[in-house]
Amino acid sequence: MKPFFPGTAITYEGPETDNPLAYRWYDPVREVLGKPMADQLRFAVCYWHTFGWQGNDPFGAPTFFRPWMDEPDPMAGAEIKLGAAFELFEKLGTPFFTFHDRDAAPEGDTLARSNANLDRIAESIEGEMSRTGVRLLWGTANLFSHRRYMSGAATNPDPEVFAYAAAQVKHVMEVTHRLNGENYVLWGGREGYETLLNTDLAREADQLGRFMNLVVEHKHKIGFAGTILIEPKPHEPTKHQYDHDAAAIHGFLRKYGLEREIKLNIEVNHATLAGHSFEHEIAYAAANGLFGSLDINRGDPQLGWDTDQFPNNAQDVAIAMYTVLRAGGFTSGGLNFDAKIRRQSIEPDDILHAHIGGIDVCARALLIAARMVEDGKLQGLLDDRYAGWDGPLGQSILEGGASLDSLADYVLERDLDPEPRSGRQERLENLVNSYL
Ligand code: XUL
Ligand code: CO
Repeated sequence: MKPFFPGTAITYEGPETDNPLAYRWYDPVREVLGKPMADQLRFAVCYWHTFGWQGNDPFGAPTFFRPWMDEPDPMAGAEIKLGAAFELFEKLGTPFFTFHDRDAAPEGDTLARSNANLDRIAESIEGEMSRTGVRLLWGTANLFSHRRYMSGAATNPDPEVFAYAAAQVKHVMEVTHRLNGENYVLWGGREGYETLLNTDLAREADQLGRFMNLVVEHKHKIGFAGTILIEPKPHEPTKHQYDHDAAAIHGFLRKYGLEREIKLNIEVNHATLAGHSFEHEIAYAAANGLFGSLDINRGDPQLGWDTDQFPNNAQDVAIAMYTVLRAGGFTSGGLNFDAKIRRQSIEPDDILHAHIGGIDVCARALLIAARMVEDGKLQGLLDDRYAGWDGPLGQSILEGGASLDSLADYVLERDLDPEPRSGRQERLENLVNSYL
């Protein structure tokens, strides 16, 4: 097959290079905090934006014309797309990829035909994975594009739609297992609502709770060892998405007894749509044992929707990477570029530039974050701030040895009048800037 992307493999040339098709910061074999950079970052390229999206928007038709898009036989198109996808993964040297069932293989007119299409493409994917050594970070089912899902999948008022979604997830999870996927993702695409006039919130939550329990049961039944991840998003496409943010999912998982079974896939632009910073969502997940994987991209501060742009600000990503490193780094998760080029970026090499930029920003951010971890100043200042909680008073409160009576006695006996201490925000911000 004729190559789709220009040039040869992208390699590390260092910060001084003026070659736009080279890495300045991403040196996969460089050791960072005891591991090669490639293993700290675990990059994945996504199938849907990079190979599926045609550049259409609500006002305009497709702007991207790719060879696999004009193919009259959709299965032949899927094979061409697959060839271009693995060509990109190899050229970038990214170790992982991610896909939805419907990005990889066309939907048929029955579920049985859709499954057969995916099975055939999965066979070709398997071949490309063994030829290139590229691995699957996660698979997922598209439960939001087809009109049958317009009122939700698991939260649909019609149990037949629930059943259809369950059948679809069963198949994609099995394909993910067969491809040795390291995780399986559920983004509740239309699990939410537009108006309470036609929505029973309590029922829909119970339906979603049942659905997730069925997914977990099936994972154990087939022996899939990967992690099940839910991806929070506050709105878009529905007005109120049930998986609003990490905290909302935490409450949901506890209500339905799933908190030891499911973790989170946190996306930058979803965090910011929820009014949070990306690092807040990571820190919340880590503090509650739910940190799984990341969809790396960025929004536009002036636009209120999910623009899914490639990350390009090392400072922002550095704080997020610092939060990841403090959480112990990735285990089964990684950094998935759930990001798309702009509609006017119509050339194949625009896809290369986008990924090279994103990869370099994350690599640079990792190096900055590693310095923050290594010299320990930020952690030291944080530990000092909470030192009282490691002393006798703090410990007796936390261990349950205190009561309101004993605390009142403690204050009155000593005539206690605690001295406020500065939060030192500006000093800390200056310290962060000193690593950049
Ligand atoms: C949508 C989104 C999805 C999920 C997978 O905003 O992020 O692409 O990552 O379904
Ligand atoms: Co995503």
